[in-house]
Amino acid sequence: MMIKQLITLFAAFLTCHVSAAEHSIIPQPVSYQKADGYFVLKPGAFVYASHDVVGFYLKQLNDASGQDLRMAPADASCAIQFLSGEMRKGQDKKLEKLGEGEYHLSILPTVANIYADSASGHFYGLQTLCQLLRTSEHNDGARTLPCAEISDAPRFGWRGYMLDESRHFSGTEAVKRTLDAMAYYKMNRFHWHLTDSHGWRIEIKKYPKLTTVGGIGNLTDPKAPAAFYTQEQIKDIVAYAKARHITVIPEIDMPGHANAAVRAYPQYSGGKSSKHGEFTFNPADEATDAFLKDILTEVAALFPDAGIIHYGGDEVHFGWDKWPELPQVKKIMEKDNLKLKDVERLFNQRLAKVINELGYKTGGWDELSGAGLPRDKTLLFWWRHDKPQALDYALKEGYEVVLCPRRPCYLDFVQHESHKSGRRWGGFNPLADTYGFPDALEMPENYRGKVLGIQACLWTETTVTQERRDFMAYPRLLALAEAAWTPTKRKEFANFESRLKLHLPQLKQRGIGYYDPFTNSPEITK
Ligand code: TNX
Repeated sequence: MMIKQLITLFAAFLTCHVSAAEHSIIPQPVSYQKADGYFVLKPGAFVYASHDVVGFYLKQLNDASGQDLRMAPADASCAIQFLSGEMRKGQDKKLEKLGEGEYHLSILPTVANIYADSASGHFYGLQTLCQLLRTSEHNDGARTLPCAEISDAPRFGWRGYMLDESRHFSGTEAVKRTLDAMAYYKMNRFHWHLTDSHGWRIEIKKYPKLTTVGGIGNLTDPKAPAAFYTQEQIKDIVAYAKARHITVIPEIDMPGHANAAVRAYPQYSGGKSSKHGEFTFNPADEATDAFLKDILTEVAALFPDAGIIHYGGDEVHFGWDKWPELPQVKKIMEKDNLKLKDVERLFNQRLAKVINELGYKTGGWDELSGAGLPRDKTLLFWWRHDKPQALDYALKEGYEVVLCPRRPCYLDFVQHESHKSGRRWGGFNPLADTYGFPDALEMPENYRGKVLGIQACLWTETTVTQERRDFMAYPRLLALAEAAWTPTKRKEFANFESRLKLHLPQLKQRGIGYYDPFTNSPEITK
C-alpha cells in the first residue's frame, strides 16, 4: 500500500515537473531566474513611475491585481518602481544600456523593480508583471509572487497582426480589444487592411462617396448599411494604439482589390474584368493618379507616426483584362511597346513616389519585389508561401521584408483537421506550426538583418461574426506573439501550451473568444 502511494506520488511529481509552467508569462522571456523568498503586494501599496504614464500603469496594475495601488508621494517607500537602466547599473558597472523594448524585472521580497531605458521597455516590463499578478496567489487580501530576476528583450522589431476590415467589418470596440491583447502579448504593429473589393472603410473628406457608397455591403451581404471608420475614430484608435506602443500601418489596396472605390467613383475604373468585376483602378490615367494622391494625402495626415503606408499591389492580374481597351493604357502600350506587366510596373513606380514624397516608406505585398522601387524606401510583405523564390528575390534585391506566409501565418486557414470552415492549401495552420515559425525557414545568414519580423494576417472572407474572428485569431495570435518575441533556443511548444492554459481564462475575462485546443472545442463556423 505504502509503495503504491509512493509511486502515485512520484508519478504526480513527474507529470507536474514535466508539464507545469515555471511562470505564467507569454511570450517566454529571454531569461527567468527564480530566487529565494516571496514578494507580497498589499492593498494600497505605492507605485513609482514617471508622471506621464503613472495613471495608465496604475490602472493596468490594479486591473491585474485588484490591490487599489496608489501613486507614490515623495519619499514614500514603494512596492513597485519603474526605474532607468542606469539605476541598475549603479549596482553593477558592467551592465550595458538597455535597448528598445528591453527590460529587467527584479522581484525582491520588499520591492519589484522594472528597469528599462526606453518607454517600450518599461511598458513590456509592466505587461510581464501584470501577467504574473493575474495568476498570482491571494493570501489574506495580498498578492504573493515568488522572487525572480527576469531579463528580456524582443527577438524581432516587427511583431505584427493584420486585420481585413473590408470583407467583414470589425468596428472600434473589437479593434481596441485586439490592441489591448496585442499589447499584453508585446506585439507592436497593427496592419490595418482598410480597403478592398467588398467595402471601403476609411473616411476620406474629399471623396465622401468612398464611404457612403463604397462602404455599403460586405462579402456576405452586399446591401449591409455603410460601415466605416470616421477620421475622428481613426485618430482615436491610432492614439489608443500608440499609448500601448503599437504602430498602426494603414493599407489602401491598389491598383487591384479596388471594386468598392470604383463603385463610388466609376470614372477611375480600370475596366470590367471577366472574373472579378471592376477590380482595378485605371493604371495610366492622370486624373486617377490625382484622385489616389488626394486619398493618400489624407491617409498620411491620419497616421503621422506610421512611417509606412501600405498600398497593396497584390493580385493585380486578376482584374486587368480590359486594360488594353482603356484609351490611356492603349496609348502608352502602343507608343512604348509595353506589356500589361510594364503598365503595372509604371503605376507602382508613380504611386510609390507619391507615398515617398509624403514622407513615408511604401509597404506592399511581395508582388512588388520586381517593380524597381527604391530599396531604402520600400518594405515588402512575403505572403505567397508557395513562392519561396519571391522572398529570395526580395532579399537578394536588398529589400527589407516582413514574413507572413499564408502557411503558417494566415489565420483564415483552419487550425484543426476536423474544421470545415476556412481555408486549406496543401494543409492548414495548426497552433504548433504558427508557434514554430520562422525557425524552420531556411535563410542565408546575411539576410537576417533584412527580415524585420513576422506577422499574422486575419482575412475575413469566412468570418462573418466577431465570435468567429476571435475563434480564428486566438490562441494562434499568442503563438505568433511568442514566435516574434522569444529567441529560438527558448521556444518549446509543450512549455508554451502549459502557459497557454493559464491564459485562456484571461482571454475570456477580456471578452475574447477562442478555439480551445485542449478540449477541441466546437467549431464556430460563421
Ligand atoms: C490573398 S494576401 C489575398 C487576400 C485574401 C487572402 C485570403 C494577399 C496579398 N491577398 O486578398 O483575402 O488571400 O487568404
